[in-house]
Amino acid sequence: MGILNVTPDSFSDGGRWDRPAAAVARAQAMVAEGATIIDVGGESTRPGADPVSEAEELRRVLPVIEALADALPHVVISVDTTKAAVAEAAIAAGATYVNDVSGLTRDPRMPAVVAAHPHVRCCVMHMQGSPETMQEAPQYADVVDEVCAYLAARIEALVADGITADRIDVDPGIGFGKSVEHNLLLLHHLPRILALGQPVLLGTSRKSTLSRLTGRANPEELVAASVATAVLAYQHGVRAFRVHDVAAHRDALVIAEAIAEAAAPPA
Ligand code: HH2
Repeated sequence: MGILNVTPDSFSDGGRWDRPAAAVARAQAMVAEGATIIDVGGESTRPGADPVSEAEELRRVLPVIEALADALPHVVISVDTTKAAVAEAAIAAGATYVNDVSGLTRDPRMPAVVAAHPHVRCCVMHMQGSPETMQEAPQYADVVDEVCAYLAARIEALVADGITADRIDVDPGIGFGKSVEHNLLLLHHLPRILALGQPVLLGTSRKSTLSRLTGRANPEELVAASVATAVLAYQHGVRAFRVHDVAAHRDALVIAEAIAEAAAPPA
């Protein structure tokens, strides 16, 4: 999943792709590098980011999604939003994936919007608090237990709301109300998240935990650190990665896959 931020303030690439033509060119480049999903986001979820109105988010993402649906008809278009109206308009414009960092909880209408479109998948992510305040003092008795319990409860609720389980991916929400230690525990214990039985989408790309651990302040210098997390997660069974640097991840994952398959017993 290649990240396409159409926001003026995302932490690593804010404001660079906010005209539809530039956004399409960026998406085309990511697809050429190996992306099969393009995740279009019009509201930054960076810690402390200001909320964006529905009208403004629609103004940012819709022209881009329309242009992408036209230019890249075989690519899955994902909309990174917590607003049901934005998801609904994005689906009408060609999006088939709803990536909601609030786990489809912030807007009470979101589950019904996804349920009403059986060709649409969604990602349910865990977050403690809200982007405005989530990094102030994240607290857990046991972060892995709590994230697993939350995701299990959300899967059950969404299935009850009419979204079949085969349309739901889960994501532990690296960096969303979590300290460096919480993020490391979640990455170490990914098998417990995979044991929920849903495909896992992971977003570690260029995140501040990697910056803290490597001592690199510039997000563009976090490619190797991001790739390391993806390869380790691949070995646990994760198959979807939300990334900025598609080519580097694709190459590393091709090798990880080749090695994993070489180890499989002959059919
Ligand atoms: N992280 C961000 C946004 N959306 N969605 C999922 N499913 N998982 C994630 O980890 C995730 C996400 C971070 O967003 P932001 O701070 O706006 O920066 P960027 O989009 O450049 O990663």
